[in-house]
Amino acid sequence: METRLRALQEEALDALEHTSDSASLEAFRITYLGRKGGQLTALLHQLGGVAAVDRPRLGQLANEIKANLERRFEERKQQLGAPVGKAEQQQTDLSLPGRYLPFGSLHPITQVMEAVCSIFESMGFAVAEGPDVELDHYNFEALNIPKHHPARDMHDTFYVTDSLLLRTHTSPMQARIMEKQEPPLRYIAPGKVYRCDSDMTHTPMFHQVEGLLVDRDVSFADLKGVLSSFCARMFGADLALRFRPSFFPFTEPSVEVDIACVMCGGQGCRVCKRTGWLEILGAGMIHPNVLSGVGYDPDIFSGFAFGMGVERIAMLKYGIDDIRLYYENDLRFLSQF
Ligand code: 2U9
Repeated sequence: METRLRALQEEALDALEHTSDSASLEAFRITYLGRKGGQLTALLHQLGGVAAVDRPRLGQLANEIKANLERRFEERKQQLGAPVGKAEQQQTDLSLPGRYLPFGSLHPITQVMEAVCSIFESMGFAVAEGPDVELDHYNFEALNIPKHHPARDMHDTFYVTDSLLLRTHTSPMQARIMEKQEPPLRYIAPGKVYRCDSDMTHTPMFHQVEGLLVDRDVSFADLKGVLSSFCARMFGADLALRFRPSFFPFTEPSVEVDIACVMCGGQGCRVCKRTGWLEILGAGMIHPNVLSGVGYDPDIFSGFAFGMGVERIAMLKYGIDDIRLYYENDLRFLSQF
């Protein structure tokens, strides 16, 4: 046994000298040191069969040879600079965590805008989009807001030239549609609008969804029905609503629609300024001047129109008190929606 052990050591050391790369090193390891079928391992197993008196000495010799071969193997590995083992051969660290690919999502304003549009689409409204840079004529004149009308002050307009501006509402789109088409009409106009205003509840650019329906015999009851249905689907069926008289140059009569405060349920809190109500949209019967301005006979046709600020709806829906958060591009805020 001693002779066989020493011969194996000689043979193995010789074989190690002849290794030249990681593949031959690995072949050496499997042949001599491999736990299953390695030659040294096989000899070690045979130690059980030798005379008890020789076993301690031969066992010690076998362990020394094994330790020696393992050390020489490691030295040779360093010498060749070759990584050994399957994973090492591929130079892949299998313990590394996978690469994280974050999913994008729609901006909360886009999500709310799509929700608003889909409610009106389900009621038969078609979607129309128009230019952000608009003629003064469609933004104001066609909507019963002539030059020097006090309502122009409320719009804080960004002018491009005397007759060209950034639209202050999406109503011009509806005026353009009315000019081109005959009733019956049922359209919503979503999009960006611009006003020179900036604080916790106003940004110079925000989004509106406006809508209009024109036909024969359209009444204020139709307006109430459509907008009540919208509020129920947007904020919940049990929510209290109120239609409060208001004024817009392009509608007569005009209303503002309030919902019971989503924060306090109508009890009165900081958000609803202790009134228990939150204003969410404006509406009214289209002014006869607007109808005749686009060539409709107000004695034959009537219609209602409405408008809402999408940021405001989103603020109420999600309980957000500063509109500017939507536009700071902070992913910690945006990824919550
Ligand atoms: C045409 C005729 C009438 C659209 C309307 C409102 C009332 C309204 C505001 C809500 C909050 C704008 O974003 S906001 O500041 N809008 O209150 N808008 S009626 O009326 C029209 C539109 C087009 C041809």
